[in-house]
Amino acid sequence: MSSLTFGPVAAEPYTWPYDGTFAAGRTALINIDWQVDFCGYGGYVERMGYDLNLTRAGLAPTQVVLAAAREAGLLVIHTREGHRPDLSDCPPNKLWRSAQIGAAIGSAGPAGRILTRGEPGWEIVPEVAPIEGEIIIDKPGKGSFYATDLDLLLRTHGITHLIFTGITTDVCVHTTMRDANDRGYECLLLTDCTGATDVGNYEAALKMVTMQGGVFGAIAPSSALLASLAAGAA
Ligand code: C5J
Repeated sequence: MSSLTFGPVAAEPYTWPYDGTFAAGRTALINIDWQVDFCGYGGYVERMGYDLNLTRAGLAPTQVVLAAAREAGLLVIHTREGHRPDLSDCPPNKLWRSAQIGAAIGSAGPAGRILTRGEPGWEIVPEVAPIEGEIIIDKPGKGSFYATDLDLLLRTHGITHLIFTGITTDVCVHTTMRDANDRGYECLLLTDCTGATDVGNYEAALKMVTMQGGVFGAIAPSSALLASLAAGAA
């Protein structure tokens, strides 16, 4: 475990973390659903007719953050949303809704079967792909704790602080951050390392975090985190 400690991050609505500093050995970078289905060509989001530029916007800054987090010794975790090939873990209402918008889960598309484990669309895009030894959480839902061993893994690794990148801000990132906050993890969302299928939803999701003195944690641009990591390493 790395013994490096990093200084506070200039964040909103408070300087993150609440307890002043964060230790590399107690902090995880969680990268939510950077899959072809959400930011790649021919995947779920494109099939629904949404603008891929919005979900792809955070890819380049996330690449930089990933490299810095690996260098600093943070625990790096990736998540993937997807269902078993027989769709036995897909609730009927989720399946029905996806069909309503013309992108039925399990149906064939240019990136294989939509939101289905093992298909090209389910893979994490190469820009931010996991490297050997990094944890990957496969989840059937929007939240990363539901029906997974994420909480167990965080606790066995002694993790108390979470930094988030990923897509989409208003759905899987928010659901996971809210749940993590309820579980007592100190959360930071990187504003330029996330995106939604709608600009208004992206902005609202960020604003929601900052209400009530940081109701789910704090938000900051990746530059603020990188500055803190660089200062701690110096
Ligand atoms: C959605 C996600 N938006 N990864 N999933 O359905 O946010």
